[in-house]
Amino acid sequence: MIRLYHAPQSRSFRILWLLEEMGLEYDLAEMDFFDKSMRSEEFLALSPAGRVPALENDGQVLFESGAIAEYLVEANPECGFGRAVGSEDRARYLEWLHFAETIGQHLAALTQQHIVLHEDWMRSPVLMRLEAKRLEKALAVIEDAVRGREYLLESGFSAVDCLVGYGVILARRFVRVDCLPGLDAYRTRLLARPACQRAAQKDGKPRIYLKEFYEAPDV
Ligand SMILES: N[C@@H](CCC(=O)N[C@@H](CS)C(=O)NCC(=O)O)C(=O)O
Repeated sequence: MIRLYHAPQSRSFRILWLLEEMGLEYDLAEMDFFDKSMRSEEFLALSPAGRVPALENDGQVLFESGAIAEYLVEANPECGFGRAVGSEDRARYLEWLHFAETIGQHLAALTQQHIVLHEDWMRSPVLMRLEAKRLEKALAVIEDAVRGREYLLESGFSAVDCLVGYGVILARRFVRVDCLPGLDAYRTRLLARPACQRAAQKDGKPRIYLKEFYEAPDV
């Protein structure tokens, strides 16, 4: 039985969503950023950096979203959410699989600056603006890719739409969507997927992103 270690409003949402897309049976272990459970010996034995997602399956333990996604799609090829070695979209698939973390690093920096560092004196308005701009530039690459097509790959929906898509959904809290209308249409398509909606139901109580939009201060 698969067990996903997940914390609400975090990158583990991508795996939660993928599991829903794949229709696999799983058990959800809900972690909490605020109660030190992610620093417990038991959790560190599964995820040594104390991060989510982590996944257990029949004694096999994995951390790191990209690796978990690959492991799941390889183990369940009938779902059609991976792209095999030698297949036409393989190179693009690999690019997006890893590009998800390019988006992720800007989102993490913006989350630190706007939310985790809760006093103004701790924050850097320059960094906030710079990271929002760099995120916008990375998002433009995605907008370009989905121009004239529904999902990232020509061959249709795949695991990378969950990995990159979560970043696209979250990015709206830091970057105004009016500058990237094609990206917003992609975001709307992803949110309309029943599996994404089921995952959102299971995500848990929002504790991190409580504002619709986090504006970078003027510098
Ligand atoms: N690249 C990793 C990033 C994992 C990660 O940093 N997760 C964050 C949540 S978005 C976390 O668990 N942070 C807890 C901490 O840093 O203590 C992945 O995608 O799995």
